[in-house]
Amino acid sequence: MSKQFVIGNWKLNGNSDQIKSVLGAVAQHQFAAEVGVCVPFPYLALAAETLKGGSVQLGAQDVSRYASGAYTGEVSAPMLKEIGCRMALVAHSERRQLFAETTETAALKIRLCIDAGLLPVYCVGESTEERNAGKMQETIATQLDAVKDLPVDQYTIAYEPTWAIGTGASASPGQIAEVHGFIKDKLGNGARVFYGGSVKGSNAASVLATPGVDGVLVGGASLNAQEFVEICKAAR
Ligand code: G2H
Repeated sequence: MSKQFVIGNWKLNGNSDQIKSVLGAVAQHQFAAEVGVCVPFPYLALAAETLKGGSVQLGAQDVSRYASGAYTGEVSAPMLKEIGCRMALVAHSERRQLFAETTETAALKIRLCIDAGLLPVYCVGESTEERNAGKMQETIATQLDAVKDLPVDQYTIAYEPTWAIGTGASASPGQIAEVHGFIKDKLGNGARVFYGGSVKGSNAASVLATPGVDGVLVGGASLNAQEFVEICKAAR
């Protein structure tokens, strides 16, 4: 069985001092699990320097659907790879909701990540309305179209129900186990599926012990070195 994976997602937060202090502190620890951090684009190079020589991996929070060309404002997968990234989040629900990300654009990004040697962390998950309407499985099955036909060892999935993101209220272990089981049924048991949505120091051990959980994606709690380290140490 592969190691669990804890990935911090700083979202639109942080500055140079925090990159140095928080990542510098996290990098001093040894973890049984794999650990990664996805920081805003302008700080990737500084984060790479801060994490140099350690085991904490660097990632981006998004990536262009294009490899190169006249696409002002975009950052490509080969560029991220060149500056030291090992992974990129794709189609986080905030990007689906606020920046017109779709399953179709996600599919393009996932393939470019794989071509560039980056691990795509593809985010899926249902809204409250979809869950209440009994459409959780249908929503996720449609989102999983973005990885159909891809070898399961070339990408990872992050299950992030939008109703659990940044709310302080994580999905329950039963809900997480049900959806992770559903995703693995669809993709095959070799699929690595992480959970995201209000993971913190106080619930990390229970989330990480839930059947089918291969790791966690941590937002708010990854900005605090002590709490992020606590979460990383709960993973195996
Ligand atoms: C979900 C998660 C990280 P938070 O978006 O991707 O954020 O832990 O703040 O709910």
